[in-house]
Amino acid sequence: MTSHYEVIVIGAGVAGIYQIKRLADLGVEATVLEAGGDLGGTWYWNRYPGARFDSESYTYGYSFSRELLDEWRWKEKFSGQPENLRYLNHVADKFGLRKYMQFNCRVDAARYDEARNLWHVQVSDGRALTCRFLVLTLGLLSIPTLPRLEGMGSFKGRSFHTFHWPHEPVDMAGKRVAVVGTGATGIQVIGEIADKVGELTVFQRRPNWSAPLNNGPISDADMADLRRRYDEIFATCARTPGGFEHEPDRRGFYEVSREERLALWDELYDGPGFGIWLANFREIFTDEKANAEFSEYIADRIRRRVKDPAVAEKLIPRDHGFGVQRVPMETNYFEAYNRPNVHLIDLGETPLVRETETGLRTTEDGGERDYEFDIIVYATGFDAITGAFDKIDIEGVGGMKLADKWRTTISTFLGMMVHGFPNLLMPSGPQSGSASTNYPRGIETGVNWCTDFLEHVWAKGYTRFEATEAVEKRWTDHVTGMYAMMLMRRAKSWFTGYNSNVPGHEQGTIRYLVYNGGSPKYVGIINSVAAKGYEGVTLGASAPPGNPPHSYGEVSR
Ligand code: NA7
Repeated sequence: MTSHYEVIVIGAGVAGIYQIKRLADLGVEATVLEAGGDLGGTWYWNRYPGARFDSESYTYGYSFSRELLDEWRWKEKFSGQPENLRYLNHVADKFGLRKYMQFNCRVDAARYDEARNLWHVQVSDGRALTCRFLVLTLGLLSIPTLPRLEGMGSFKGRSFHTFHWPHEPVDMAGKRVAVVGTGATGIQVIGEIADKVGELTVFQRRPNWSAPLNNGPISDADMADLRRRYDEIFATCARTPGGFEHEPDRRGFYEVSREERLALWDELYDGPGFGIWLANFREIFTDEKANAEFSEYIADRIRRRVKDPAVAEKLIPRDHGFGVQRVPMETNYFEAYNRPNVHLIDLGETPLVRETETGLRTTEDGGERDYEFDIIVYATGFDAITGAFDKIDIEGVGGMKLADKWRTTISTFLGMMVHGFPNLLMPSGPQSGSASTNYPRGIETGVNWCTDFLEHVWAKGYTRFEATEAVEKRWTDHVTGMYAMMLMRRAKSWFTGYNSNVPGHEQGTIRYLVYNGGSPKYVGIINSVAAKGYEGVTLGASAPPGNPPHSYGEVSR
């Protein structure tokens, strides 16, 4: 069995699939190591009811193949998990990518060997592999986190994090079900299962601003039209900050009348997807007064949809304005609370105390209260963006650990390279253009840039690259500076690196994880770095004799 590769890619999700496609096309000796039992990443793992795109399906799919665009038929405007996984499998099969992938291969450690200019990759099945170049496509939300709660594991019924939702159907009819967490995931689950379970109890610590997804089927005629317009659609995605079709309203918030603002908001509320967030006035993101006025508009919408005024008030966020955290898109979410079998527990008033053998315990009136369940669903989020990097023991030059380097401040060059970690690429890494945008659009950009870069390295005969400390600092300062303009910098959300369940990630320290400059600016910067011969990246041919040669151009598979 091969133990040395020119390139090892870690992760067979949306990014890893496209990365191996590009490498396979170049005839590079490469493999993808995937911890899961099959490909698909996010769409392989998250099988909870209601899991679906918040991106328009036809803007989420890959854009690299006209044939693929012409043959794949999206059935819904916002496609659900089973279909999304089928799509990714179709892509892998169509382009013959599966043969490059190794499943059930969790990478425990990756160590850069300076003397041999190689990466040593340790796989959980005991194998030790080597490669010249290591590409990390680990996913932004691939390390789920459970509450740090006393008694976790003591519940005798069924319980799972949404990320680990069982592959076989879960019978919830007539069951007493708890959902803990009301982020994008909890909001999708709750809207979907409220009318399918016996009793549903929602444990909400902080409400989230949420607005209708307005999903619907795509007819044959719609699909034919989308196919005709694909070039135009992707061109629009490329010029919008978020990589979506939704373009910000460029009129000044204060230049139009209140009536005009309301007219736009009514239209957006009834429109599809993230329009309400991203096709809004730009001041929503930066100006407290504008944000407060719009937040009050959404609060009224919630009041109109939730019959019990006391429940409605509990569902309205008080600690942050609309859109400063990732906006969950919902279907029947607020109406769920009008059902007699759905109960809302406000953990702000009565915090969780522990998991018990029969359910969950909260405080109540100076004492405690037990809730009994058949199933507990934890929709409690992820050790976002850096979690999957921290999970692998990644060691660079001089024994430096990536997890240590990033412990207090994240620093990268373009979100794709790290000083001290030569020959390592992250097409959708922290501080890259992917995290805060329509993910596949950002991924294609990142994978293309990294692959073009590797082609450059191979063409020039280099075997080693490393971003300089100076450019890394400049990029990180730029990323940090972008936060300063945004109201989101004060939010407790995974965009600012907050997670109460991960020691050190509790509120208090902003972690500058995402690039807020928007896709066009990001693409402009990375393209200009490439145009200047990868300025800021030290390139060298440092492999001592005897090393395995790189196999660019020699297809040995
Ligand atoms: P999120 O958005 O991080 O939401 C997690 C939710 O779980 C949120 O409501 C949290 O409340 C809640 N939570 C987390 N820990 C606890 C504990 N210990 N007790 C009670 N409640 C808790 O994760 P999602 O999976 O919903 O969404 C992640 C992304 O996936 C999403 O943005 C999309 O891009 C796809 P909190 O707000 O912290 O008070």
